[in-house]
Amino acid sequence: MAQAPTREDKFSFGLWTVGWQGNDMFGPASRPPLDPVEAVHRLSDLGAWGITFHDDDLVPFGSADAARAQHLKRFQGALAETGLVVPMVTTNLFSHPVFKDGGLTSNDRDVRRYALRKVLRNLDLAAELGASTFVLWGGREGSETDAAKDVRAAMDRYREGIDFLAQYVLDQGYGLRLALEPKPNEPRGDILLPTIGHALAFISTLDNHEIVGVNPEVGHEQMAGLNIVHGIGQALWQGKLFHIDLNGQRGPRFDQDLVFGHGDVLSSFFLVDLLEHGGYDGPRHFDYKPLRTENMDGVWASAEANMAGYLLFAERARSFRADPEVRAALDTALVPELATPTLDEGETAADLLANRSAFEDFDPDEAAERGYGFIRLSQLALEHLTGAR
Ligand SMILES: [Mn+2]
Repeated sequence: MAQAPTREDKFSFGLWTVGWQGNDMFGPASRPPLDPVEAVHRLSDLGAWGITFHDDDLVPFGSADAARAQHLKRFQGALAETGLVVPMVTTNLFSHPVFKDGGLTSNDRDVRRYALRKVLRNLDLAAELGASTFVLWGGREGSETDAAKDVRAAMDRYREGIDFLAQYVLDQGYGLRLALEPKPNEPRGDILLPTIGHALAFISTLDNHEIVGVNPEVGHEQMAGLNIVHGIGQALWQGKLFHIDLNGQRGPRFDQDLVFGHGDVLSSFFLVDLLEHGGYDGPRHFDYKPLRTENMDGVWASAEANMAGYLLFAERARSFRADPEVRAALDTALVPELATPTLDEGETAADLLANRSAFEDFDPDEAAERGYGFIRLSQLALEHLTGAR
């Protein structure tokens, strides 16, 4: 059975997730607005550890300074009462029509300058609330027609913007790191930095690349038909997994934002196995949408489902790792051998060329006769996942 979540599990939720009212392309809200103060209390009661938000989730766009201060005061009061933390903050550069051609890469220079000001103000707030990660999802950074966007100039402006914001963080001495969130499309026809790989390559061009990483979302990679476990594996390998958005998605189609585990179950299992055993100690952040069919009871049930599902996968992953039959199957599959460097220490090309066992005396036909036993290993994972073991 699933255990109850605790603060040590580091589960966090976006205010916009449980707060989503169900308004979509084809119909209006199916649920009432959720007071951020109630969200803090309910999530805390359910065992969550943190809450995250876009500036506009907490303070309606265009609020006067006095109203903004009041919204923040109420929210901070709820945090103090519950002990919930704010591990991540992000800026909405996509809802207001001013951002219809993007924020940091809008063709309109005045919009880009306005976007930078909006982010700077939110960086100050993130630091004040003690957040350690600042996410940037460029939902409107993109185009529908290739005639309308000079991608090379857009990348210049993207780099200029991110480097400027990162420099501000460094100059202010804020303990923040920036995390870029890739997505292939929706709401734009095509979004810049569409996948983890694109984002990692972009980050390597930044002056301030040390404090910029990624915030991959499970569903966003799956929308592009990609393997989220491979993407997360590479981000971890590059030391760039600063944050993660967990949810569910069924293949390349619109962004479903299902409860974590309610999309590709096997991939969810291997992702949790990787996060739990791969050295990631950051937030387990859920970025999903409670189905439009649900009332508020269903919203809280969905929040619980995300955490319970994650803990189930974690427990099943431990069971998988502890099974002697699995360990034997891993050995048969030579999985541990991949950790052995291909060359001996200090071995040169001349050494390798002189080593007859590597080539002249190596029989590729004999080596090709080996079966790796990957299906047996995969079936063992399935048996653990389904509770058959
Ligand atoms: Mn999504």
